[in-house]
Amino acid sequence: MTRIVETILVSSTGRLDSLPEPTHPEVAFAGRSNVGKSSLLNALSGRKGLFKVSATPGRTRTIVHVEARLSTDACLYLVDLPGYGYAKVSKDAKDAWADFMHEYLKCRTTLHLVVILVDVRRGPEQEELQLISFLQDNGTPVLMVATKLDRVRNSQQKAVLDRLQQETGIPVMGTSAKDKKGIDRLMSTVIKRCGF
Ligand SMILES: Nc1nc2c(ncn2[C@@H]2O[C@H](COP(=O)(O)OP(=O)(O)O)[C@@H](O)[C@H]2O)c(=O)[nH]1
Ligand SMILES: [Mg+2]
Repeated sequence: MTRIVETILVSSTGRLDSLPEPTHPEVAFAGRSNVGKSSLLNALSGRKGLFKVSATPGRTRTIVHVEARLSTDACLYLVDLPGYGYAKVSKDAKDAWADFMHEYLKCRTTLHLVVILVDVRRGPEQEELQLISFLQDNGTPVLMVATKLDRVRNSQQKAVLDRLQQETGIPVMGTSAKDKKGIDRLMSTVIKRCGF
């Protein structure tokens, strides 16, 4: 199986005019804070501390580009988008976040896939549904990943994932960074979507 053999943190920026050159196909990961995005990206990369995991949500407003070199020698960018959904953030700050994200999603010609993470027990809310419809209007391929699958009993998992797929109308995959479940499958999908 193709896997990631090397990762390099290339950039972390809050400004669209200082994103790295679009030299590789890229896959961006979006999700509300605490959904398990950093944990999932670490599991995909096979590196524990590359993306910072925290029990208390941070408030960084940056787009992080990690270059991942595959065992086939091809390279792609894994992109960590800023988390959203803090209850305490003002409407202005939320709008600024949305504008920043939308501009990135519109301008990035090498973007091959956006993965929207939702907590498997929580499902999509307003922000996720809006993002899905924005991406569909924009013609950007989108995939939903239900995180923390270990929190749902084995016997229930398929039904929960099927329901999420019906609710959103987009493909859904389940993962657990804790049990490393669904990680290889997601990695294969990411690689395929990048055209490798
Ligand atoms: N049970 C369980 N907890 C997880 C999983 N992934 C992340 N977490 C926990 O969820 C919290 C937030 O994780 P983090 O990766 O920092 O989320 P982020 O804010 O979306 O980047 C941390 O306490 C993690 O340990 C998972 O697959 N299963
Ligand atoms: Mg994080």
